[in-house]
Amino acid sequence: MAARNITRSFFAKTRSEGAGATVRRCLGGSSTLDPFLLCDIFEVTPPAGFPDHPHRGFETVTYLLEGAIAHEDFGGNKGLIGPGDVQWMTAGRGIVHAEMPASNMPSRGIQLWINLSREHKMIEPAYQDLKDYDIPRAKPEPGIEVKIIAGESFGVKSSVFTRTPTMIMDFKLEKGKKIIQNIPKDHQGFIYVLNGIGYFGGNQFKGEEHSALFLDDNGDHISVEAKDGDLRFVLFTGKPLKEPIVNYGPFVMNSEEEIFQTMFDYDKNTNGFERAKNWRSSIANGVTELL
Ligand code: FJE
Ligand code: FE
Repeated sequence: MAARNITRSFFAKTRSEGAGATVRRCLGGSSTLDPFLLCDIFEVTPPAGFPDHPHRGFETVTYLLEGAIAHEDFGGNKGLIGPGDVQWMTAGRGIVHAEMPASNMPSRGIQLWINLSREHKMIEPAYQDLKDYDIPRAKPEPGIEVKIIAGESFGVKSSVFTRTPTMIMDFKLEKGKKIIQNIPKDHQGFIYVLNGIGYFGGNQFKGEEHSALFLDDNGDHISVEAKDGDLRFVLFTGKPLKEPIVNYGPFVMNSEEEIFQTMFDYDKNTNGFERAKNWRSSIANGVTELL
């Protein structure tokens, strides 16, 4: 079967988001890749952060690279995302939460928004919390390591439940190493280069640090070679939902009417936003816990 090629690359410049945070946005706004809605490589240092805000209609996947992020939602769920950990949050019908750095050093990570299909948009919110040591690795040969957040690589499978079929994996290749990764034929995909330079796809497309590389839609695998030095990149693939997308900030639905309904629900604390009434997070509102 055919090898996927890279059709285009996008150098993700830094910009401001949230309250004083910096992101390199490789997907977002009108530039999405079904089923992915947004992909930010974020960096945040106190007092910056992502204070109390809502979500409906999709999932957020937060993969921390360094530092720590505190999380708190309107249901009293509270926790810490540490280096290498993943928080897979299904917002479904509604979550209101805060995501704030919990380290004085810059906290860095990736946040991906995965769309939910019409039948899943209004499900109960849910979390899948994965600690770094719980996430399986494949080491097919010395100098190659794959951390499998979702999907399967070299016979090693993630246990994450993906409502929207998705693969996410973090590859580390030492200089001179080459891999071939299988990709379902019906998935779309992109790669984000975290460190180094690599040669991606059947067309040996040169991809550098901070670049997003978009895969073509034909083929069942991608090849990557680290000719020039050590390389680290993250591969994202997903099965397109092929549904209409109407988004309004943190709400992503199928029609304008559903967006109006969502704004009403958020305003009136109904249909999943009941617990938003009078709720304020402690982590983003200066409530310091007494030890
Ligand atoms: C959001 C603006 C935002 N990228 N990366 C508008 F910044 C956000 C938001 C995030 C975010 C959070 C983390 Cl921890 C990491 C991010 C955007 O929270 F949801 C809207 N609507
Ligand atoms: Fe959020």
